[in-house]
Amino acid sequence: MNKFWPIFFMFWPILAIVSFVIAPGMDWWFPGPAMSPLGEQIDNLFYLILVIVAVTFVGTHVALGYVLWRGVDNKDQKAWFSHGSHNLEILWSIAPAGILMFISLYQLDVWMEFRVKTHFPEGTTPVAEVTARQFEWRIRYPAPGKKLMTTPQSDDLYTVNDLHVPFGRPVSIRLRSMDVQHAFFLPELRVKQDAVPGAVIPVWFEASKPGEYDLTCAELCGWGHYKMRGRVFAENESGFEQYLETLQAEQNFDGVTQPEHTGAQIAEYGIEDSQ
Ligand SMILES: [Cu+2]
Repeated sequence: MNKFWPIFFMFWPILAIVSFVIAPGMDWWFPGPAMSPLGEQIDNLFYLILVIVAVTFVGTHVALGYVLWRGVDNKDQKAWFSHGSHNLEILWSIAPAGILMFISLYQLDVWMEFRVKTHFPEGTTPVAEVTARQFEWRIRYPAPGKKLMTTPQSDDLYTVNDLHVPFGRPVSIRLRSMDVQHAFFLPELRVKQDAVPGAVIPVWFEASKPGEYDLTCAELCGWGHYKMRGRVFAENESGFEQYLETLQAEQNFDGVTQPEHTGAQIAEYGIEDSQ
């Protein structure tokens, strides 16, 4: 029983090391590997911070466990009370400040590329305007072959919760909110950006592989927040163009279908069968 507390405190760093080692392979930290080049850099930053935290956590617990282990064997030794050490205070103030300063400078490039419009990758194309509202994502595309304008155009195309983008190149959306604050969240692509009423925020991303990705709201925006869920379809250029053309055809469809004529009608009225 004497060694209970030293063992107790040594147990946690061992558990922590095991978790840190197996967690990435088990996808405990992220919903699978990053599906965008910038997402991979964001993951690397996360793991860098995780290593710093792990080393600190394990180090302090090992030190604590060691002191307790030694303490139970030296029962006769009188406890030493410290009333503070100026040097130690300076050391453990400067060390974390230095680490934080290092992290803030080290991540600056990724942050600027992600958030600062002038640092977006060259050739980033605006593909759609995404307007969040309680509780859906309204999407406005330009007509096929046209550019996305800041104001709605008569030939714009509209969908809800269905964002199609080409993959393999950087694209951007104009993010808006119609009512309250929402957050545009693509977990697999590591993109998260608040949608703020009154503001139009450009968000860029690049899907590195074709596929279907989650689009969720990451801001508790009301009773129906849980169902504010859309999909992002990353497809090749021709697939994306084809999608816009299909959307356009659907949108321009006036509801009148060509009737099928019977042989008798053709004989009587001379109408040729359109089939
Ligand atoms: Cu929301």
